[in-house]
Formats: sequence, C-alpha cells, structure tokens
Amino acid sequence: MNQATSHIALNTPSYVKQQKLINWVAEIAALTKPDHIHWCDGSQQEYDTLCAQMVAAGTMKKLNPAKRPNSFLACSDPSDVARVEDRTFICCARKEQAGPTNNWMDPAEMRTRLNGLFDGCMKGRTMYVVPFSMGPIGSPIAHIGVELSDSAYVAVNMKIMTRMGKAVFDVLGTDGEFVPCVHTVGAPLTAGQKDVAWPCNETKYIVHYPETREIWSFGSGYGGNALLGKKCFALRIASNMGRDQGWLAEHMLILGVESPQGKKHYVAAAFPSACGKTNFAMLIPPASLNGWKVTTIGDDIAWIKPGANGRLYAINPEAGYFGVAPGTNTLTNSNCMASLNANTIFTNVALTDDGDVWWEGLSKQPPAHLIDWQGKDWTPDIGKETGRKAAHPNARFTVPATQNPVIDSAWDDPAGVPISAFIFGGRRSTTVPLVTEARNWVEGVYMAATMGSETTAAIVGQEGVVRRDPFAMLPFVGYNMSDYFQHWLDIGKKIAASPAELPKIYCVNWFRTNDEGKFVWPGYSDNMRVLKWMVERVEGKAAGTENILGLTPKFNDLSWDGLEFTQQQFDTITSIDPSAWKAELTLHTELFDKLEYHLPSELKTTKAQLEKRLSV
Ligand code: TSX
Ligand code: MN
Repeated sequence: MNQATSHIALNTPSYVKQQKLINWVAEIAALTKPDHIHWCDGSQQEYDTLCAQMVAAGTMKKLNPAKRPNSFLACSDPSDVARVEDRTFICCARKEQAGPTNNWMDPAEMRTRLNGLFDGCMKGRTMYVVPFSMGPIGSPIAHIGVELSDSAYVAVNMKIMTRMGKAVFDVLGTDGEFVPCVHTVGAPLTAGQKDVAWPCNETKYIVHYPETREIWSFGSGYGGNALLGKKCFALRIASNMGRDQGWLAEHMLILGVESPQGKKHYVAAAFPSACGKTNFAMLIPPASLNGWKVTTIGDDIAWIKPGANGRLYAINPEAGYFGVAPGTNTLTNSNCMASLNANTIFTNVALTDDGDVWWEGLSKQPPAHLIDWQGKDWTPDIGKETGRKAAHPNARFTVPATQNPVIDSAWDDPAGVPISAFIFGGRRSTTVPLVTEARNWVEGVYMAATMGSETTAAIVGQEGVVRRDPFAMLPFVGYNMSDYFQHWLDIGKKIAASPAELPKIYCVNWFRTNDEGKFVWPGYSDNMRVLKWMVERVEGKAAGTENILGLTPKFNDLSWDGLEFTQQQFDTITSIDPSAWKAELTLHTELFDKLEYHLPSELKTTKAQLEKRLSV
C-alpha cells in the first residue's frame, strides 16, 4: 500500500482492476484525510442506506410514502443554492486559451492553492468513490468519470443522474480512461464535532484543468457545483475533448418527432435558462394535429459524434433530469409532473403539512400552511407580507429519466440517434421572429453565436435586458468561445465533405409580445406546429420563403388545425423591423469585439452580408 495512505483502509473491491485508479484514490485520500472510504456499487440497497443515513442526519426528509413513494426533500444552506460562475475556473497554460468568457488561472498556481484547501478537507467524513458513465455503458459516444466526494447527497444524486456503479469498472478494465473528479463540501469535522444538515464552505472553487481533463470542486454541495458529471464534465471538459477529437458536447435537449405516417426525426435544441427547455423536451403535441408524437432523448446535454457515414449521432450523457421545480405544473409540463410521482429527490422546495412538496407555480392557490425551503413556517399571508417564496426559485428535482412517460425507445441506444436539425432559441419580446431557417451552415452558426435572451426575475441582475449567450453555452464552453465557433464551422465542413446531409439549423423565439406586453404565440403544445414545419422542411415537403434573415414559413405553410390564430397575429410575431435589426447588429458587433481573438472570418463576413441586406 502507498506509504502516505497507511492511516486509512482503501477498501478497494476485488472487481476494481485498474491500478492507476486505485493509486489516484489513495493519493486523494492521503491529501483529504477522510475517516472512511466507501466504493459505490450503484445498488438500490446502497441508495436506500445512504438516504436513510441522510434522513437520520437531518440532511433530507422522507416524504409521505402514500403521497410520493420513495421520495425525499433536501434543503440546502441558504448560501449554497446555485452554480457559482464567478468561482468557476478554466486552468490551462495560456489565458487566451480560456478566452474572455471564462475565469482563468495558471494551473500551477491553482494547484498550489487547492492543495492547501483540500489538505484534510474530508476529516471526520466518508469519501465516496463514485464511478459513472456519461452515456449508455460501453457506448462509443460515452465517456467515464470517477467522482471522489465527501457528500452522500452527491452519491445518491449521481445514481439518478448518471449510469453509476460497479458495471463502470468493467468498462474501465485495467487501463480504460476516466475523468478524475474531486469534490468536497469543504467542511471537515473535528473529533466529536456535530455535523450540520448541509455542510459547505463560504470559499468555493469549481476548477477545470482541460489539459489533464481533471475537475476539482471545493465548498459547495449544490447541483452543477457538486454533481461533477453534469456541467463540469459533460460540458466544460467534454467540450475540450470534443474539439480535440472532432465531436460536439452541447447544452442541448434531444427530442424525437414522429409524423402520423411513422417517419421519425431527431432534433437537438439549445435554449438559455428560463426558456422552458425541459418543457420543450417533453412537449405534448396538440390532439388537433392528428398523430404527431414527441419523445424525449434528453433535456439538458447532448454529446454528438460523426458516424462512419458522416452523419451526426447524439446521446444524452445523463440518465436523469435535474430540473427547476418552480413553474412546473400539469399545464406547463404534465409529462414532467407524471415523472415526479415517485423515486424523486427534491431540493429546496417547500414541505406541505401532509408530507408532500409544493413550489410556486405548482398550483394557483398555495396550501394554507407550508414549511418553506429554509425550514420556516410559510402561509400565503406571510408570503405576501414578506415577499418570501416558499420554494427557492432555483429549487430542483432529481428524477430518473426512465420515469418520463414519453421517453424515447432509443434513449439508451449506445449508437445514439441521427440528428436532422439543430434549433437555437432565446427569450426575446421583440426583434427575433418565431422561426427562421438558416440558408446554410455558416449562417446557422452565426445565428447560434449571436443568440441572446432577455433576463427574467429568476436571474439576478436587471430584468428585461438582452444577454448574449452564444449556443446557450456561455458558462459551459471550457475553452475560447471563438475557437468553439471555429470548431462548429469545421464540423460543418467535415459533414459537407461526407456523403451525409448537413442538419438544418433553425432560430426560434416563442416569446414575442404585442403592444400590451402580452405573449402572442401560445407556445407549449403549439410549438409542435413549428416543429412539424421544420421536419417537413428536412423532408423537402414544406415551403420556405426567403427574407433578410433566412427562410421562414408563410402563414399557410404552418398547420392551424385546432388553433385560432390569425394572419395578423402571425405577422406580429414574424415581422422584421429593420431599425430594430440595425440596433441588434450593433449588439452583435459588441459581442464580436469582445471575442475578436480567433473570431472566425466567416462570421464577420456573414454579419457584413446581413448589414448589407438591411441597408438596401
Ligand atoms: O416552456 C415554455 N415554453 C416551451 C414549451 C414547450 N414556456 C415557459 C417559459 C418559462 C420556463 C413558455 N412561456 C412558452 C413556451 O413555449 N411560451 C411562453 C409564453 C406564454 C406564457 C403563457 C401563456 C402563453 C404563452 N398562456 C396563455 O396564453 C394562456
Ligand atoms: Mn442546463
């Protein structure tokens, strides 16, 4: 045994065959000094035991089994409720490689700093060894990670969110590759010290070393800060792997669209936060559009690799949904509500008197009494008087994807699903029309690169201000944003040179408002009408008319069965205001100025062409 770890039993199970992995676990244990090491096998029994331990420790409450079987509520420390972007770092050799959209620090300097912070950080705690596959186990599109964490909450959430457990070691074998992920809540316990319900540390670091493909996270137990397979691995590290290896790691949902004739297409769609991505991934088509079906592959992340034929194939690297609860109800997303009936971990929602959960937007009328996410009494009157919400606006559910009633039959297919189209959307009350098809790949990349979304009350900062969020990847590209644009252009060139057809690229906006500030487009189920037009375009069956932005449907190119929607309403959400677009383009210029280093010349040319079309 490694000399430095002689104080603690590694407890390595006999089925773990990789010495490099065992050495790394020993090395991290020597640094962090946990009291125990637990190798997760991913079994239901292990999950149940860890949940029971957390209930005993006060970290979670068991919900009423008659209301919501096998479900729990965890409430975090009030200071630990969301991703911490200002504490998120990309540590590569040169600052320009991280680019202007990331926080950068020299890797050696960061390692010195983290070595200090991690020294003894797990004292008094158990270190969980969490082996996980992002994507179907053994899939050529999947990749493996191992997270060492001192949080049982992380271990049980990882079981839902990834393929976690024993089987991963079989894929790893004696020399398989894995992304090492080290996580601590940063709250060591001295002998006899009583733990708190949600340990964390005021100091937080979410650190990525793209060159060595490592993740180190300190001080937070929440969501993307702690479940390292998700944003840290599947987006920030994987975007680096994708650039080097010729594939895409994207902040996209994937859905299947099946026509009444039984022809199926898969599309991948990127939206910034507060645009209803999970709702769109589980969309229920209007019954009036006889026989169209939508099924879910994933709701948040897509890994997309070119197949032998040049076509792009996508998997959902995740196995569960970690979704925002507030606003979710049977009208906005009834498939999601059905998924949450059992086996769900809720975080930072409110507790009802009969041991169930509640959040803002679940029902019009809140219950007469609740325990809010901070453990305080809450009534509608208290809410009105203090402005306090019962659930935190970023409250979450963690639920297995298999509980989604419209999960796609291919969601676990190791081969992935072929992508016919990409959709990029934003929340814009003006300027951006309902739907535009890019005339070519470069124009589509331009649309995605310049996409923006209006901030809502759910996001801190000014409300109603347009924030640029290229590809909805602003916080998630683990390298230089301009190099990422170039990578997308390169992928397009590669597909163009192959026998495969390029996926079409669309820009959508469900959120245009009228003079009274009211939404004009009904959205939700009726987005199916737009989706139908898109796949009919892919099939060469629907018309598109050229405008200065791209190709768009005329009123009669969309199906209006079962919906009263007039040509005039259609005009309100599809009109292009040249003066608004001139203002828009100055914002594109602002973005491009910020991203000038390595900005692909094709994007500048595309902007110049758009400016020219606007000025005539
Ligand atoms: O998720 C949304 N989608 C996508 C659904 C598949 N939301 C919610 C956004 C916040 C997460 C939407 N909100 C959508 C939408 O398409 N559209 C709107 C705007 C809207 C809001 C309320 C109505 C209509 C549109 N209600 C009525 O017309 C009654
Ligand atoms: Mn997301």
